[in-house]
Amino acid sequence: MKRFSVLALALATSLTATGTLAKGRLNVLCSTDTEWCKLMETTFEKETGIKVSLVRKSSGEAFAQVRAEKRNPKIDIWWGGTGDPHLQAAAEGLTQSYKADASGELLDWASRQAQQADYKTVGIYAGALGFGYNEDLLKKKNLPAPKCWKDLTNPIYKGEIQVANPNSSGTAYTALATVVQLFGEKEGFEYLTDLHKNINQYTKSGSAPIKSAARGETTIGITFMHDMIKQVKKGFPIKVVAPCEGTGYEVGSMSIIKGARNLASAQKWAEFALRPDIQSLSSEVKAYQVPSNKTADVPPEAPRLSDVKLIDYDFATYGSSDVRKRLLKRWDDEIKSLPR
Ligand code: S7P
Repeated sequence: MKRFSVLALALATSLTATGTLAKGRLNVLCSTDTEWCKLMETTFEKETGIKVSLVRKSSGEAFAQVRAEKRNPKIDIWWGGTGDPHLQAAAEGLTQSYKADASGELLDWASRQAQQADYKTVGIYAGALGFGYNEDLLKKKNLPAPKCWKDLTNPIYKGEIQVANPNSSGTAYTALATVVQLFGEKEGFEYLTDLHKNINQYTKSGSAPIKSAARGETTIGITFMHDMIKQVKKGFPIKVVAPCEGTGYEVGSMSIIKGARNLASAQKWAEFALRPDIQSLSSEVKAYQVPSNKTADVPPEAPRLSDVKLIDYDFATYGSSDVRKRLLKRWDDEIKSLPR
């Protein structure tokens, strides 16, 4: 009887979501919104018969896990999340080179990401940063509509703005690096000091601020524009702003972990995730990033990068280990601990 239950348990743990016997395993660390992680997991399992164990973490937290497990990796592939920590992981030798069959089908920004990291990461989508506000709340509070990054430091917005913590969140690190590139490091940190006075909460996840704005818990949220559009499509009164000074953007990325125990399955996922038909599924879960494969369908809702005043975001510098570590430490030392 005991032997039977052990066998039953062993069988149950190697069954895929569709109830078929698994043809392999794969441990995925996922840094997009949960719905998209789930869609990728079930579609991949269904197509390949490989059993996926997936954990969702924000980009900064995911990077911390990959680094902590350097000598004993539990993850095979890290899919999604902003490109800077993926580049840092590549530079620190935490990920391994893999040139997928679809490499030649990718848009320039995605190929550049791969080439500069010797294929230890690759771009899977892109999206521009901005801020959004709850139009009803803004009106109710009789506040003017902010149009520029600098507007957000106006004391009339005290306690009205939410953004994530750049240590845990790739979105918030993109915001930090954007401000430094737009205004220079000295003025950028002065800007962050002023902005801090208006912040009601630093969240863990990057998209949380605009979800809070949608629910009326904060008036303004700093996030990627595609995360704002998702709330608009859900029917919330969110107004999307492309800041007047210009803004930064992300190259959402994917990396195979060095020492991956299920390497063949990880490479299968990498091929799968770069395919146009798979990238085209994103709009089913209201993920409106621009896909990296040239022939994938761009969701009509996706903010077009060409319509936004983008800065020439320096991914090599701001994704480098030294600069990312230094800026995060400076933010912890000089901004986070300030009174509000
Ligand atoms: O929701 C999609 C998205 O904005 O989430 C990723 C993000 O890095 C994960 O959230 P964190 O900011 O909490 O790290 C982005 O890559 C992606 O576009």
